[in-house]
Amino acid sequence: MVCLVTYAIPDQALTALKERFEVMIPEEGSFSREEVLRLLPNCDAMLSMFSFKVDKEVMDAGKSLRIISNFGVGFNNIDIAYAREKGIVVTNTPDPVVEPTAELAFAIMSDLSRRITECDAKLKRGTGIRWGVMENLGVGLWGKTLGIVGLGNIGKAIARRALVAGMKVVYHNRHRLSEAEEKSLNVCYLSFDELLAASDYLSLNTHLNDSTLHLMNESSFAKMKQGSFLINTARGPVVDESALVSVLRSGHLAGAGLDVYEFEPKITEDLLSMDNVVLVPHIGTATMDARIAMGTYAVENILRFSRGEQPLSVVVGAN
Ligand code: 8YV
Repeated sequence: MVCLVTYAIPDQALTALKERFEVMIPEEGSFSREEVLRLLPNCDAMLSMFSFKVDKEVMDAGKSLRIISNFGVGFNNIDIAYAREKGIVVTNTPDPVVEPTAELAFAIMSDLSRRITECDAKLKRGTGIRWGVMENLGVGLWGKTLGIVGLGNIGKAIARRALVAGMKVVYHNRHRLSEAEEKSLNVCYLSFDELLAASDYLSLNTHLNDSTLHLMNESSFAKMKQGSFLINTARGPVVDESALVSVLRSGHLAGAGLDVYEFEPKITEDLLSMDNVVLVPHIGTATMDARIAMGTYAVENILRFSRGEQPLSVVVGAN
């Protein structure tokens, strides 16, 4: 059997795969779309990255493709309906991304609040900083309210950190958690509009789909609390970036921390020059430990499927 790995992930994650499959993987970086289209006809399995679009053309090129194992929890890069139609199994890696993504979301929130990146940049360029007791004032997290949109595993891991930091945690989900779970997590459910109005910090932790595309738009931003902050470690298109720029400009929002972008990897120009915006290049899971764990998990999904067993995490099951 042959498996195409579209991106050069750590070798440690591929040992078990290589015992059972012939593995095609680029020496470094990623295969281009043309290379994938050329190599795929001989492949039974593909291990794909969120940045690689797996559309009809790709799936049609994979004449014997039986499984797409996506490296990451998000799968908006894959045409799920078409995979289902073709009977191609799709899996993802929800577990290993939880703690690293929560760490980054919390780090961005702290950074924004205490203006760490802003001060660092001013000190390094030697202009703009003023020293003094009443200068560089930030906002403390302790006693503030964190609103989480999408209280899945990542949202819950952020909530745990926020509670330890003395914050109150509220959330909105399409499906409310049980009362017992809310109690054990120490979180309160609010409607989306109530959440917007109550949160000093709003963390986006939802999947990108038709119902979450531009969830944060002019109207939802207007409902956010004056002087609040937005943190997005989910998917860029959940936010209408031009609406975000407007509410940052007007001062309605105090700041934003972004790991993901509407037009990734392109970043809306206006955001680049704002001191109250912290930007990182989609590094939510960018630690070597997480990369190895994600790769191992994605490989395990393929191996289980190839043995006729249930993969660890299935997005589209076998027909
Ligand atoms: C990326 C992510 O997949 O899990 C996700 O959905 O966005 C990330 O973990 C990862 O950076 C690999 O590209």
